[in-house]
Amino acid sequence: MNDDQIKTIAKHLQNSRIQAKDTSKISDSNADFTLDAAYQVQAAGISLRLLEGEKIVGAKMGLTSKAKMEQMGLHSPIYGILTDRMQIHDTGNLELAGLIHPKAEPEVAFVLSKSINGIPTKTEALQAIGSVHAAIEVLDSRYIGFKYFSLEDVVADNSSSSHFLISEAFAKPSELDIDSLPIRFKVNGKTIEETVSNVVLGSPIESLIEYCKLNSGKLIPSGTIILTGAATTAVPLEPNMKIETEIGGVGTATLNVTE
Ligand code: OOG
Ligand code: MG
Repeated sequence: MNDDQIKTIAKHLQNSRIQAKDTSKISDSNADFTLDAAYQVQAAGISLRLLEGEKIVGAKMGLTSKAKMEQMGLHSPIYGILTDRMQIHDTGNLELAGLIHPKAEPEVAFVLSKSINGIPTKTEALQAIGSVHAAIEVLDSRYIGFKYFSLEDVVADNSSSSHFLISEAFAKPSELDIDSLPIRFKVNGKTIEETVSNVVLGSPIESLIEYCKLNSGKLIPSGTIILTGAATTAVPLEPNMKIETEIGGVGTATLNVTE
């Protein structure tokens, strides 16, 4: 796949996002769509967002828990890039107008207080984490039906990212056991899922290391937000929902959904 084809697909997916109009999968019309080409489409899509004045603030890992892999029928971790325009502040609102078929999911997030260069050991990764937050990711696949896509399709679509929120409350890694954080996902005040952070690749820290590997050990600056991937399946959003991720020892992230 040449550069022009990569850019054309990135532009097509951007239009579909901006116009909230779902589209057929890229792999339907490109038999030779490789994972490498898909990450190039993702990067070209992020370049288009930077041209619109957005800034990169972090990265999101996806498909890091068995629950999510089974929900989507895909079995390898992937990443996407987060920009400032995707971020909603804690207790803020998400407007459904302008989105296709959004879903929310609970995640553990880190903010790095040191840059990472190369592939860190678990101890080195832990030392780079400045704070641990509860997070909510809002996904909005641009593909028809939000399902049956391939790994290449989802990666090209920036791993379905739409919006995200991290809790204002945080804990320092030294105050926690990041591998066994209790996670509670609530809708309208009612717990719908309860789990423990080790469902995310054995530890959310392993998800950070996996991101470094997928990103070929390229520099990740201090201040970067890392969403480590959903610990449970995602729920479809409806107007007036209140979504919360509560993490023991950390705090709660709250999102209000509006029309
Ligand atoms: C792919 C993105 C997965 C996660 O946390 O597992 C993801 C999708 O489900 O559309 O963000
Ligand atoms: Mg996610």
